[in-house]
Amino acid sequence: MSWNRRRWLVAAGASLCVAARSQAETAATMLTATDVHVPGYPTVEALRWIGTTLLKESDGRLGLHLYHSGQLGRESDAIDMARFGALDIARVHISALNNPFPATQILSLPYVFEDTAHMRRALDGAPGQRIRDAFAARGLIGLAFYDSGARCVYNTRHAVHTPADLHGLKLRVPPSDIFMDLLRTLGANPTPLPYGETYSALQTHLIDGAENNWQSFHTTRQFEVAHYWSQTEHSFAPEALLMSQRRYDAMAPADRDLLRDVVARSVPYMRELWDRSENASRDFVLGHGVNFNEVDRPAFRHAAAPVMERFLRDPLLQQLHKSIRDLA
Ligand code: GTR
Repeated sequence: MSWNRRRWLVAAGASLCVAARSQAETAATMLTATDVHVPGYPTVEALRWIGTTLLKESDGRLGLHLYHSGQLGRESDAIDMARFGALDIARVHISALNNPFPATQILSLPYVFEDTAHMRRALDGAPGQRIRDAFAARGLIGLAFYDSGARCVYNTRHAVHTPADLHGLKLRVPPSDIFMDLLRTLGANPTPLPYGETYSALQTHLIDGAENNWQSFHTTRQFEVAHYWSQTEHSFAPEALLMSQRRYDAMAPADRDLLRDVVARSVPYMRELWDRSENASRDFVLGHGVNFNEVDRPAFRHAAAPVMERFLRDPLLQQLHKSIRDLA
């Protein structure tokens, strides 16, 4: 799609949001939110929970209108819309924030986290707070982080056991320099594509595979085309829930407090959904003919080390890395 057409669509999406908001405002003040995932996906369900809880606890004054399934386009567009106040809340993957917000890069880097428990401790603690504070520099409020599981490689051609097996595989990555660098360093041929275009790119053999978590692999139905899943766990990059600073500043202080409180309570709610759906998605795709294999993880860690070295030259990332590793 041309740049102009994309800009036009973003502008059209923005005015739709504003129109939806002003209609609904006669009843309750509706915050608008966006997510690329489909209903049933834990991030979407967490946003819905925020909406119903807000309505209940504000006695019908404050609610949330959710545009799910990428109705408002790409995550990078959602970030811009939130910055300029055309959208109130954007649920996006941290990789979409890596370029404009360098502090977030630490969360995408390979093998920074040992496991989900370590990631949750870091996001709930000082490193998470420091990264959230960085959003203020560009008109955003970091409301919360959500889980996104362990990203692994899957493809249409063969099982991947060592980095050498990635040679010659064209893999889709989210549009982020870190993911490009990481997959290239591991030996694959990375291709940045928007999330919503991955399934058709697999089908038309534009790419051989991609990397993501179990739930995305399942809910996008990419498992129908890519039959080899290899448990690389190369990144635990989480999700971020961001709010437009403009919109936040325009809210009454009591509404701000309520929103903050409800969002904070949505985190454990989302984590519970996450753990359950991770198992369900894995079982589902394995029951539908996907071949699973463990990988030589030390070999992957070793192959990814140069990426860490490159990014850890930055003093900010070095400090954040230390504070995250201290919580391992
Ligand atoms: C998913 C994430 C999405 C999207 C996607 C991607 O895990 O939840 O927000 O960013 O990955 O790879 O683009």
